[in-house]
Amino acid sequence: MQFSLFDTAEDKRTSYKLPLVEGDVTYFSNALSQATADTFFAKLQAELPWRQDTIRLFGKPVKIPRLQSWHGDPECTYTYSNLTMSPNPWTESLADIKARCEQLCEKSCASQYKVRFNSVLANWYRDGQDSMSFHSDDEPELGINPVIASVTLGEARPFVFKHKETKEKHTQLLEHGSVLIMAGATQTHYVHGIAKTAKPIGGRINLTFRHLIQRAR
Ligand SMILES: O=C(O)CCC(=O)C(=O)O
Repeated sequence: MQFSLFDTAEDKRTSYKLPLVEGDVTYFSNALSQATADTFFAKLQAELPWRQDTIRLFGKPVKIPRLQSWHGDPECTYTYSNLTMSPNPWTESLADIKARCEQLCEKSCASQYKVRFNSVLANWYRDGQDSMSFHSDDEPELGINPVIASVTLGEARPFVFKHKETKEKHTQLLEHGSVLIMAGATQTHYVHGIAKTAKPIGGRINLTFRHLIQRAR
């Protein structure tokens, strides 16, 4: 299927680098048109096998505060916080968004990064009480200086970067249809997260496309 990268008739995209001295992060608003983002939001919410996983924190089982679904090529088993996930297959929508993100990395800001994503973590934040605690995406299977494309569909949520040493913070609102590309040494120097809010807000789907490196057996 042919598609243009930015499918708005009138290109309303804006993109800029975040002012993170030791990171390399680019934000694209309107990477997907409103109509396309609406369609993907409805499809993914209905189609993905969402589940609430349990992790162990200080030895106790704790339900993670959001639903998630892991997808990718068959070999892409992923482990974080002692939780090992086997990949669900790519859906048509996920494969379509993945191709758009790969083009975005190649043709735009991150042209130095030739990326082929082989997996995606989908997160479903049901309301303001769902969140993601500060962490960096620095698991060994992501390799050094991974390129990660993060797509937002639905309710906009503030995304906070915090420098691991200086503790300096930077917040970027992630809007419906936007793509945030994290590259370079971002994961080495910063943690990121999504805080809870008491405001009555709607649901949000986030997709983080990754490339997992297969270790020699
Ligand atoms: O929902 C988000 O924007 C953050 C997702 C994230 O940090 C992750 O999947 O590692």
